[in-house]
Amino acid sequence: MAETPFLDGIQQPEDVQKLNLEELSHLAREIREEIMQVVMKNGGHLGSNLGVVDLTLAIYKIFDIRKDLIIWDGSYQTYAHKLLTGRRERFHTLRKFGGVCGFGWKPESEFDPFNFGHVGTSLATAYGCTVADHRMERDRRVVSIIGDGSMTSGVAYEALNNIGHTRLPMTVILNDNGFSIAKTVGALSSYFQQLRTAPLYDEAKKEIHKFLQHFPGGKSVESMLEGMRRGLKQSLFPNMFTALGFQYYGPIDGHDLSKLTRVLQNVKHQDKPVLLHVVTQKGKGHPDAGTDPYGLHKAVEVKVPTGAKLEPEGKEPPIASKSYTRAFVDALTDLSEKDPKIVAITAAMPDGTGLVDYEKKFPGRVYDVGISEQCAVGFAAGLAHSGLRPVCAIYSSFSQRAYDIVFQEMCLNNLPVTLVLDRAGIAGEDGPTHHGNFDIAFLRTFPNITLMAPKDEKDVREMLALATRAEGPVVIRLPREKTPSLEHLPHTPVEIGKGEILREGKDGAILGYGVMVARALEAADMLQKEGIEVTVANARFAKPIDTELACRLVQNHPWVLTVEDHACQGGFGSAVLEELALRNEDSRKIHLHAIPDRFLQHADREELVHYLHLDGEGIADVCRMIIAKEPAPQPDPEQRKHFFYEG
Ligand SMILES: Cc1ncc(C[n+]2csc(CCOP(=O)(O)OP(=O)(O)O)c2C)c(N)n1
Repeated sequence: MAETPFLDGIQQPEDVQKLNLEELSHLAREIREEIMQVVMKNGGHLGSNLGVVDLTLAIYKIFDIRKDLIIWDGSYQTYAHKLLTGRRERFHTLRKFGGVCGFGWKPESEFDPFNFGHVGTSLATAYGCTVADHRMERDRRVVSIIGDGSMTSGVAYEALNNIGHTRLPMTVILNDNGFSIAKTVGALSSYFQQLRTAPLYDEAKKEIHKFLQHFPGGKSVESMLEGMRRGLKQSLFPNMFTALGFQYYGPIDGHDLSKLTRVLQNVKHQDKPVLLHVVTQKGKGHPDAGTDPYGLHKAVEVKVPTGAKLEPEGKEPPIASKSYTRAFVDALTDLSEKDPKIVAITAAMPDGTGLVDYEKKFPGRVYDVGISEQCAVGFAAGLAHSGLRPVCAIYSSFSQRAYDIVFQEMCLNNLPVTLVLDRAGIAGEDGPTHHGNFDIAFLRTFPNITLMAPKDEKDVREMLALATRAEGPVVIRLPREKTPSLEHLPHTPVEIGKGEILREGKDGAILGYGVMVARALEAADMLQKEGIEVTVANARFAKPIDTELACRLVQNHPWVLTVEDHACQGGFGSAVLEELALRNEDSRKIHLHAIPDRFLQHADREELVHYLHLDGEGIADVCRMIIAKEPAPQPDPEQRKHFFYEG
């Protein structure tokens, strides 16, 4: 391990202010080393965090970290901030169960003002804090730091519109590295590129000097202009920020501590909204920073065994090698060969949704609309309206931002948009902001919508084929998991609103949704060894529910357990319960097994699944308790605080 004398010397955040510029640059190097070491092991947002180390230090040097309010957009780039605010000792636990969270996290530190993970919103929140300060006559500065990719979110502009209008002092730092996860897209990115390369004020000043010195009285004109320096710059280079009422500074080198601290000192005393445009390099300090900023966005976690308790002895989950995401892209590729009307849409996540590979195969058939989930869905609706077959792939939790567009453009207009929700259910190490545990609940209330979840790759293929031929909106839910091999089981072709029975037993029935079907089958295997025979059914649809199947299960079994990787409230089980109640079936026989009404903390997906009794073993336990007429197994209270966020 390399020596880290400067980082060792930071006992409290104020210690940064005692360091001179040279010492700060040593500290920056040590912080980068520390981040690289941990992130290469644990995974995490590597490129973004390496890029903002100098900026973080400059902010710490100039602002009063205890008094002023520093809000990092999405807060995924706060590793340096964490190292400086008392979390260094635990930093090696980053993203691990019970360890340091990969995002700003209020319970962790008084210096994390918000629990964030979705981007684009910090300006609105910072604006709220600024207005509150003004009304309450509180003396502090509010600073929001937002990336150029996140600046493609509509909500950021809604905030700029208000901030510029109110004209209260607030600092927005645009951290521009030219990359979102992939290259930042759209006209705004070209615009930032223009701003980045625009001649600096200083150069223009030299030109003016050269010009004016040939005229009598030119000197006094020049000094008058110098007096109007700031205004001159704004009028020489007006830009969208100045037009919105911001004082624009920049672009400045975000790795030059001397320039950064100087300009921040100046900005700090402005009595109006300021936008400081800082240019940084994604992955700064990493050998691949210059060549692969995309690859550096998120370092892949090197999986270490998570402990024997997680897997029943000698038992591997029935897993094939293909992820649901991969299965989706393969299916989409095959369908697209035959149907030229199919096009794909991503909201800045071409990699995570697998569409990078699709784009290679079908150049020009993927539309990356930037970090704008609302636009993605509205755009898909337009494409569908005008004759194409759009497939819009978004992470479940990010789709929440598009709620109203799903309601109006997709459902009220009954347009054939296929929304593929990746990372639906427990997302793992990214934690509470990224778990997609709510989509069934928030979508199933809309008329016209069809909600489906595949149990395996075969279901993925057939569901996508159905969706891309459907006459109305369809949502397919994909978990962050590998598809199981269920080739040995009977397979009924997918039909809208129909589930299938995979094995029969008389002692009870498990009705699984999507990824939980394979786990239910594992549970059934375990129970069979104890002489308990259960039916396992694959529900396939959360809307419309296969009511006939649900009724049959209730009528022919002493109990029915619904299992889903989703919040219990409003989820699949709840939908089954409603249907049965409406038909006067004995809903007392129904037991719901789902994610409790809590925000889940970060941990390995399998760890969370195990804790919530959603793995084969856990589901078998729940069945045993139902048979024994005992209350459902409760999560271990000792570990509760590491799994649930209750604060
Ligand atoms: C609403 C929402 N959509 C998508 C994401 C996934 N995401 C996390 S960071 C990121 C890129 C942000 O890019 P930028 O703002 O340029 O910051 P950088 O990482 O380059 O520093 C994306 C798309 C998210 N966190 N929130």
